Amino acid sequence: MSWDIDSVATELLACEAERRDRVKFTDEWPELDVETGYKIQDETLRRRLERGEKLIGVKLGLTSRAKQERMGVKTPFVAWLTDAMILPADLPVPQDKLIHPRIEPELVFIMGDRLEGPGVTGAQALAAVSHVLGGAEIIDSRYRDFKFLAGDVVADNASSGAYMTGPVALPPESVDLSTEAVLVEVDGAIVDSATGASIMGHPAEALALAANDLAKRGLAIEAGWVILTGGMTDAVFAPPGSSVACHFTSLGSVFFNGG
Ligand code: 0L1
Ligand code: MG
Repeated sequence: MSWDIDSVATELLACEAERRDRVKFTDEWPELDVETGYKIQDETLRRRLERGEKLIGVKLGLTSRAKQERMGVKTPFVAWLTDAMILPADLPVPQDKLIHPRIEPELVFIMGDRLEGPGVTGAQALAAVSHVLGGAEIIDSRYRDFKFLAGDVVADNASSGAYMTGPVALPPESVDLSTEAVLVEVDGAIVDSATGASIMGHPAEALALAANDLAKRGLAIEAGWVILTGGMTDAVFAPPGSSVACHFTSLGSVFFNGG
């Protein structure tokens, strides 16, 4: 099989719809690099919007050392969030829509102002934020065993699945995000922890990276958008029957029932 931007986009969306995993494309198309991955990501976004989803923000991937080491990919990247990815509080993990969901804690920004790169600093990025929340992302790779190279995962919209935000929204100046901590609990046991400093020293640096990266594609972060700044810890499995919670120091807790 010889692949191109269109056929990879079609296959990724089919895998998602059919809950089917597959081997990574770079096994069959070694030239699939990050730049091509973004073209595929943009094509899948175009098709998601065409079928009625709304673009609501951006998610960053592999912004923490924990995630980079676990996934064996050292480059942070950006991907798209649509309204179809919102998981309302108290709903179980949608096992019937996902292949092999894993949960990771995230610090989440709601943008007050538009943010356009290049040259955006962490301080400028933070000044454009209206609120910060604790949250969690349910990632779901279309690749077997979550095994991929950078081009594959960028094409796959950074393993997007669903996300949930917590009950507390604070203005960014009222919380020290580098020391804001999270404890990850699975079935009553604490299995991991991190602080906001795990995200590039401060999650505002991840937001600046997103603005500067999008600028290379002629795009900007819009006011009102939701920004997931990247998994703070390694992701945990969420099989049916499990219960997962992410407890933040000042941003409350997010609870998942494995369904
Ligand atoms: O599957 C993955 O872990 C890649 C996406 C990374 C998401 C994140 O770092 O938040
Ligand atoms: Mg994430």
